[in-house]
Amino acid sequence: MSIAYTCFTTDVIHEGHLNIIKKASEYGEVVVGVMTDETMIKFDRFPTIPFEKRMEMIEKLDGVSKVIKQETVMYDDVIPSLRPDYVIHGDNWLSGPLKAVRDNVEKLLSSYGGKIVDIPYTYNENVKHTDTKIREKLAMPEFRRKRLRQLLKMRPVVKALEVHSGLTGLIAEKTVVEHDGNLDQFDAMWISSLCDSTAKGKPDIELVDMTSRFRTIDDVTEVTTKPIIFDSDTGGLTEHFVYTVRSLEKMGVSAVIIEDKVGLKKNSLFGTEVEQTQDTIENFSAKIKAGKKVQLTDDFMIIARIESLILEAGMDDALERAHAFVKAGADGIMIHSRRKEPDEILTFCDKFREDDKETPIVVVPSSFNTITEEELGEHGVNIVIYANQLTRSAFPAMEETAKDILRYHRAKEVDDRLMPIKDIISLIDTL
Ligand code: SPV
Ligand code: MG
Repeated sequence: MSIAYTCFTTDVIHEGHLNIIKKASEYGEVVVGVMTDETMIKFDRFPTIPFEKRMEMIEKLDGVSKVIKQETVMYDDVIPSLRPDYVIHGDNWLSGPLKAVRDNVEKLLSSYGGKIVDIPYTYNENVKHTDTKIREKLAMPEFRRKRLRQLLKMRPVVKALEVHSGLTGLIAEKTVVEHDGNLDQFDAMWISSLCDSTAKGKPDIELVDMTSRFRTIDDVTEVTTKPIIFDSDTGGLTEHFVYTVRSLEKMGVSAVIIEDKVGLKKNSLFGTEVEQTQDTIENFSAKIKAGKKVQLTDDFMIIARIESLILEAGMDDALERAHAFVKAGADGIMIHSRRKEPDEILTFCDKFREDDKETPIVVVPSSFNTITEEELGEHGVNIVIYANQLTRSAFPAMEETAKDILRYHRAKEVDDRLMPIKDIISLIDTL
């Protein structure tokens, strides 16, 4: 009997899946692949139930004769070993990033005469409702908050993108690309103090108050599901920081990063060009301890950011601080640098890892931007934050548009580089 293969990445079975199984059974014995959690994150979204439970759920379905594990987004492992006669998939893979997956399947099947069967994707109110329910569950504070810790176990390097509004949140949430035969997307979001302030036309000096920063978090959480790392600058007074921790935790933020500076904070990328004072190890450790003491869940992370390299206080100082802050309870260390070369960051990571193999390391490669995530991962980095690139790409584009409208006294000349009106009005999902 022929084999008809289909791969499921769902947590909830709806009529669309049942329809695929029904159609597949017309072509042969139905084998369903279940994508592993790690792969599902790259392909679509974080699963709301683990792989084993998804396997069990699909095994129980009528018409399914066998369930197997699919460990990769592309079908390079599964097709040569199973040699299905047919691969059945919804026709939503005929365009967009999923088209690369279809191309991969087509190539693999063609080597022995297997065939693809594209079936009309089931779009209806029920299916839409199920999808919305899954996403809403992922967005709930108690589910979102723990996801950064979960991702740290599953991803070689967690990638976070800067967001400062609902719209930038949607970009971090939804952007998926196909590259080098693989699909990828961002794992998390970084609410940068620099970009949050810049979006409000204010300097990055802890001027935008927490109430306003929390409104930005609200805007982002309303429309996204991915975990959030919040940039809380110095954390302010310890007496205030404890309240910030509680509020962030309640909002479902996964981690806060605080930097070991005191007084009027200026952006790190100014380095020693402006006056900036580093906190003492004792004071900053006390702030970390106070934050850890008040947090209510084990999910939330307080990450200590070390400014020794920024302020040219030396590698030994950076390492001494890192170990002291971990001892004080920090759940991660962020090390920052404004050099063009990544050397000092790599030296720090290598030396830190000699004594501490576990504590997550976070880096922000804004100036040392030639190094790849993979190379950073080889030196023990766990989280890479792209801290300001969305803001820096949007600003020149908007400025050029404003200038051209002034130049030509009309908007025709700028129109070719604009997003079509139709796309902007359909960009936002409606309930
Ligand atoms: C931010 O994005 O606000 C940061 C990173 O703190 S940096 O601007 O490089 O200091
Ligand atoms: Mg900042």
